[in-house]
Amino acid sequence: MADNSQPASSEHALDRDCTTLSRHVLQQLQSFSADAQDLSALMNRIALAAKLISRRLSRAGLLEGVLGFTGEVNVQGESVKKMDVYANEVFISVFKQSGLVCRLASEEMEKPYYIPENCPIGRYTLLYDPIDGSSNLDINLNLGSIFSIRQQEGTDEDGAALDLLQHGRKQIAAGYILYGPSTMLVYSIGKGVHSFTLDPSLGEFILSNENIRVPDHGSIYSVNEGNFWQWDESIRDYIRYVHRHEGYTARYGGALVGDFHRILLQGGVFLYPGTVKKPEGKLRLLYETAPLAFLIEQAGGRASTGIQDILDVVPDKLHTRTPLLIGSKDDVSLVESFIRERAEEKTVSLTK
Ligand code: P6P
Repeated sequence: MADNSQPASSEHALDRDCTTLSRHVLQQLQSFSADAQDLSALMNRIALAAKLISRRLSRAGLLEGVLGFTGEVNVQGESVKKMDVYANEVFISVFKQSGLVCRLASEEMEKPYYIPENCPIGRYTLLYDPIDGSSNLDINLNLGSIFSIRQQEGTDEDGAALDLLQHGRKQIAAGYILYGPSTMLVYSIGKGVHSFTLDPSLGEFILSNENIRVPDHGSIYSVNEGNFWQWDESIRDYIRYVHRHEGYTARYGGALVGDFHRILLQGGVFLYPGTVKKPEGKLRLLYETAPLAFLIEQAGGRASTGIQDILDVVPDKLHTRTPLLIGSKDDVSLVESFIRERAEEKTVSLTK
């Protein structure tokens, strides 16, 4: 009988090359049910959006109409870049004729976008930041896309999408794409955090790291210290602490996905606290802080506003912002201890 057993290494290599995102989702769910197939197909569409955006970014400096601003201002009051518009439309396009997603809520759109042909049957809603960190675009540094998947509740006949204004534990999946030296897709459907790397020669995202765990503590603190003058005294106390103790190092890239990815893999804490100009914080809950909070908790870490877990925050509007502390559980708790200490001092002084 011919020996058809291949050496373990090559068999393993082939099996790994075949562990695509859609296959991995089905493996995670251990099911081939219609719902499992839908979620697998949905993740595959997100992967297609990632490939389209990655391809355009890789040639940004060579193509007309990729870099620069549109001259518009979005609902956030931010100047819109051409790449923001392109990426936003890519996510919409990949879900047309999918039967999967009825609504898309984006940082770039004041109200959710409905895909009517999907709405009777499509029970999922995609919430996303199509291009995060677009200030890095013109200097060829890393960028990201962030996504969150929720199950639609009710018929939303009036288009108010009020069912989206619920806490982050309603998310059924979340993840991001990191457009860096390689393009990576990191996701969770509530069964751990897993990363895939785009193999351009295959045009497929291939499994690169399963069940990622964030260390309980890390040396990195990631924050824009240029905002020191705008912070609450408690955050300044934390910054003074890490400035005066050995074992800390500062890393800040100015693009949330890359800064978060570093913390996820190496530990430490990323902070975007409230400021004088933005007391509620800069980052948006439904498509930035909540999906990342979902991931970090799945990886054994924590995400907090400083007062409560991000995943427990109930938004009052689609583009609600929150302060964000996220990363290793010991490091998030350390920052919270400075916030608690100042709050207790304030209470004591008020009762005197
Ligand atoms: P700052 C990018 O504009 C972004 O939304 C996030 O990607 C990033 O973490 C943050 O803003 C950076 O803000 O105020 O430090 O430039």
